[in-house]
Amino acid sequence: MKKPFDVNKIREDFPILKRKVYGKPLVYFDNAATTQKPADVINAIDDYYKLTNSNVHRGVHFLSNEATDHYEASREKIRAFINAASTDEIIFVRGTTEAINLVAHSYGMKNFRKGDEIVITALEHHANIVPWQMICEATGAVLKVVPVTESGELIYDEYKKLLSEKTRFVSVAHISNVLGTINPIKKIIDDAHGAGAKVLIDGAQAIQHLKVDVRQLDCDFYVFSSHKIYGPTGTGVLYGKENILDSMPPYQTGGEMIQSVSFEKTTFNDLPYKFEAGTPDIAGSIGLGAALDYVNKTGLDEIAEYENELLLYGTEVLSSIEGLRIIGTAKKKASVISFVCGNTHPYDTGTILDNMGIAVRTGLHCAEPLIKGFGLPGTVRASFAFYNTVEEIDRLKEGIIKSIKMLNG
Ligand code: C6P
Repeated sequence: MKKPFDVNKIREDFPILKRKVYGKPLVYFDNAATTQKPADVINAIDDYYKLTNSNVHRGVHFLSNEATDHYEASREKIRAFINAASTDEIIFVRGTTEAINLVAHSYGMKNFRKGDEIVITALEHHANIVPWQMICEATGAVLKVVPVTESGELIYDEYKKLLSEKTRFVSVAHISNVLGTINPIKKIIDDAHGAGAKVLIDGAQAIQHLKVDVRQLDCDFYVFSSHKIYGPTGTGVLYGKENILDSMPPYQTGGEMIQSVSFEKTTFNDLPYKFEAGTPDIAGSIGLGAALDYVNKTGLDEIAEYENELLLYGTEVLSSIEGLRIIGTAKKKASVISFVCGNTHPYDTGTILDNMGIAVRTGLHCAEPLIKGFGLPGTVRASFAFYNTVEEIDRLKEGIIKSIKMLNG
């Protein structure tokens, strides 16, 4: 296969890839759950704690100012990465889950009324289902779900049928974490706007694979987690259009998000701080900035091209295994392959693969309605990143064949 870059050189940047598990070289195919971290990110966090550690936006002293500069520089890197109009539109949160909860709660509680409709899809992660269910229960709004085909694509006509003057909000994954389907989000956003609804895009599985331009997309909100794009856990991003964020009440309250407090009345800080109550994950945000630098340096287009090669190779190799069925065969996919092997339980396959040093995810992948919709107890999921290799995919194939033999006696 064609190689847009030297993968062996890339692998040198990720210390953990040198690890052995059970005496075997690690094959890490659980990248949709979380990605590994390059030394640049680890060093940025290490440097922060060794040299700069201090609270942000609070001190007059040198270290506090330096920490604030690094933290805000990271916000600017994120703005540029997704082409937002202003850093006021970039809110640091704990991750995708917190970002969706923030929007559902703050925007939803203010704007949803009895009988309003909120549209999600059948391929959402629980983080993009449950917060909307809770807000529907609280406000009397109704949740509507766009169905998917057998191949894992949204049934677009059904989406169009669901849109009406009752639709207040559409919340959709950019890419499915189970099936790898890349949804036609530009069309989804334009059609939702045509119906007068606001749109949130869950970018948890997209930000690390494809170029995101929030202004070109014209989405109202775009959310993602740092740990899926080679940054640390515990931090993430809520992008929102400034005028909409401005109109929303704070989600959490406390220090940093206020302008002035008295026992009679509190006034709130400006964006983005209005949504950043308490001491933030400073090191995490700086680590995310370093991760974006690393991705920029490597080239998102080159990453996407190479990952697509891995997807094509992996699909061909796994399809050739007798008894294996790939779940999710959409025309446009990210480098995620979910599969089942005959009647064997995904957990058993995953355990055997683990013993061979191959890390995959098994089960419901926090998308129970989707998996149950396929009539399955779960799937095995191999998700590739740009530091993976075709040789590793060959090892996965060997492992799966061995597991099928073992589990079928
Ligand atoms: N999916 C997976 O293995 P957090 O946990 O907040 O960083 O991300 C939640 C989330 C939201 N939406 C999508 C599409 C996701 O894939 C995830 C996280 C991981 O598939 C962990 S469950």
